[in-house]
Amino acid sequence: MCPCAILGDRASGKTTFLGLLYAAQVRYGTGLRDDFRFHAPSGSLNLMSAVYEGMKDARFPSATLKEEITELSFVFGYLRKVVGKLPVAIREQSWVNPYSTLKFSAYDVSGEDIEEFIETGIASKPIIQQLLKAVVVVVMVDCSKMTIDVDTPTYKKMLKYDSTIAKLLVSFQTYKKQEYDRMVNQGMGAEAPIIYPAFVLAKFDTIRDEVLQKLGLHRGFPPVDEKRKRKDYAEALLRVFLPQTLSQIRGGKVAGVSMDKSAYFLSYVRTERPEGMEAVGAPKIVRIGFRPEGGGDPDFSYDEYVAFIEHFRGIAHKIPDEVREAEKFESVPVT
Ligand SMILES: Nc1nc2c(ncn2[C@@H]2O[C@H](COP(=O)(O)OP(=O)(O)OP(=O)(O)O)[C@@H](O)[C@H]2O)c(=O)[nH]1
Ligand SMILES: [Mg+2]
Repeated sequence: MCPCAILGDRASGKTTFLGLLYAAQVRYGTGLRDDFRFHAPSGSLNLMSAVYEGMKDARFPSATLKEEITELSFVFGYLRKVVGKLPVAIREQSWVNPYSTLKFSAYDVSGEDIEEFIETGIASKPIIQQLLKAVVVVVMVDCSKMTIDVDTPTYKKMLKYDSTIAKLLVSFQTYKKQEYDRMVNQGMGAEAPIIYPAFVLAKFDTIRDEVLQKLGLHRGFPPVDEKRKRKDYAEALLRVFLPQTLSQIRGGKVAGVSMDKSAYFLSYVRTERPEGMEAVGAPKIVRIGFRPEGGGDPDFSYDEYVAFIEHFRGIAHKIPDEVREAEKFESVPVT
């Protein structure tokens, strides 16, 4: 299973994202298709589905406790093309591994473990060692924190987040390089490592008009099939709010480890905004097909979630077996 990381700041929308991903996956993965599978340990699965159930009642999740987040993970599995062509009887034999899998774990980068790592550079905690193995890196960007008032604490927080993410990206590259050298020295064949970055523009519904105006952007983010335009749009935002991160992902190779082309996705849930009033308390979620007896589904960016799922299909198949082998290898105690 290839390790992947979802990185987000405190209150950046991580849990909401996971709840919506759960719902999107249920909607998308059901029916006749067997080319996509979703698995999660029961703790994560219960949390993700409970978050979505809450959203059907118009509620956002409550803040996540430290212990909860370190355990949040799920797996995407994509049917290998070759296997899809085999007769079912053979496909179901235990020696066939029909799915290429990616294992995602969520991390709060403002938590003390990552802060300590950023300050000291020492990866002593198991959670940091797990994080550094990530080959796919998903960065959550909180659009509600995008402001043109550069003197505000909100803006400073955004810059601090940027610097943390940029440092983490360098750490990922350095770690990959060391692993690669180790495998080569041990005479194992290894392909030059690649890191696959993706960004989720979270709470996109909250992006301020003045921010868009200043950057010459309009509200409509290009649709999922217009990758080039999506990149231009998203990078216009990153250039201002995550400049160091943007130069990391564009910087090409660090220590011989390259960055793949980055992909961008939106996440939003529509909320009710009382006219002319500052919202008091948590916002209320807008639901589609709401009925008092049965609730309704939150109005969210479903197509973007499907695009997110499909984006990783090619990557899951492409990641060399060496990475998976390296994982196995890691778990063998050194004698
Ligand atoms: N308008 C809007 N608000 C959102 C959206 N997603 C999250 N929020 C708001 O942001 C708050 C935090 O979202 P969470 O998903 O709990 O964020 P988190 O990163 O899990 O937060 P912690 O786990 O507490 O660090 C929510 O309570 C909502 O008020 C969104 O798509 N749209
Ligand atoms: Mg949370």
